Amino acid sequence: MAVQRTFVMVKPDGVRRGLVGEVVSRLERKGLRLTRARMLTIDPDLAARHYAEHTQRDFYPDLEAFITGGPVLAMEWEGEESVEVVRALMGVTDPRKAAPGTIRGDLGLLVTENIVHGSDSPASAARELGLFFG
Ligand code: DAT
Ligand code: MG
Repeated sequence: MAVQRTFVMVKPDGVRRGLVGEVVSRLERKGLRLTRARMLTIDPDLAARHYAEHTQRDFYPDLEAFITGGPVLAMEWEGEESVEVVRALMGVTDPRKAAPGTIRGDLGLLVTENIVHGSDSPASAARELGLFFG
């Protein structure tokens, strides 16, 4: 067990739908602490750096258009095992398969608009926090 920091983002669909408060509230009620936050619109260069592992995938053009298509809320959250805890609260990537009770399972329907991003490992968290807050 260790206190970790993780990078969480409410994506453009979540901001557009007015779900910022819902996402923040769920993480706060879990006991995590919001330590940094910033509203921004991601440009194509930052999108490619953030999603470096996906830039060669066939869905990347649609992912880039989506993630740059409106403001996002970029955040740092701190707490015990926060990387894994946030991933569990988010649910799996495809909202149709995400369990009820999770953010994606309760609030999403399309894999292309899945409301929230959370780092998948402590190394990813450090890299992504550096991109958005460095
Ligand atoms: P996650 O966001 O759960 O970490 P990921 O890193 O595999 O998922 O993918 C990043 C984002 O790319 C994901 O949130 C939505 C989009 N995506 C992933 N797989 C996709 C697919 N098969 N078709 C369309 N978009 C996809
Ligand atoms: Mg991922």
